[in-house]
Amino acid sequence: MNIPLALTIAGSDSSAGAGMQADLKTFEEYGVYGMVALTAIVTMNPDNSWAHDVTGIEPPLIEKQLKTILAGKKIDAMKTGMLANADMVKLVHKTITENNLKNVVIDPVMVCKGDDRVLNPENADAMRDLLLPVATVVTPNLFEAGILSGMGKLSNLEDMKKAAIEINKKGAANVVIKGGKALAGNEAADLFYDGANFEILTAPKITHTYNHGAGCTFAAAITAGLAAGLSVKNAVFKAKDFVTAAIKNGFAFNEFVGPVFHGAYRLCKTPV
Ligand code: PXL
Repeated sequence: MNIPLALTIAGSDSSAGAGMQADLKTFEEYGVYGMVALTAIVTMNPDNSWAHDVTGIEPPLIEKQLKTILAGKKIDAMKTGMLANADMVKLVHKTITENNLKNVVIDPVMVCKGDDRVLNPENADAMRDLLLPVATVVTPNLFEAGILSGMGKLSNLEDMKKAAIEINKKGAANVVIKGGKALAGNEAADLFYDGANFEILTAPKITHTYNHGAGCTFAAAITAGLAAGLSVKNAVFKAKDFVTAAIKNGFAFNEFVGPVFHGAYRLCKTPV
């Protein structure tokens, strides 16, 4: 049995819907052996409306994790998640280029929910300059795509198309802009651009708000699909079904947050 290997360089979401927890659970669902280099630990404060607190891991310790992981069988795909400062972005760039890593999915995490920036603006500049040029696929949400493209607030599909072209020009071979339910209308729409053609991925909007981790799960599913040998386009389309099922089966964890359920695509009879 040839078991594909995938690496995530990401933070820990202690509530386990997003971050490396989402990545590893998703990799497992795809039959992919998941590995993680941890970049940060995110905790949430139930006494302060679930405010997020990010504690970074020192880059030398991230480097030691990467050295361990890259000392084995060659990984088939990788993704990045939360990179808590520009030094981490530089380390990731160096690791990708020095090891000639392929199937690189960059999830340019700048926010956790909505438009609340949790990470430093200098991160965004470093991600744009260092990680877009090495990305097989970049998966910004609307807010992140607005920043990476330099266009600011994006409100509709036309804006998303323009942003995708800009982000592609900055070096990302393929761009997936996660519009999700943030766009007006009845559909959760995402945009795929491969440098030549656009595809719009839609699913009926799910009305509940238990979608914490959807963005990470979508990017992780693309990564797992690539690790398993799918083309970029097929990996993106399968990932959309996978994440739609996960959102549909999201649940209330407490009064503040409802994560997606990463096992839904396999376990729920009519997941999509
Ligand atoms: O959803 C973005 C995200 C990514 N990574 C980690 C997180 C979050 C949001 O909570 O905690 C570790």
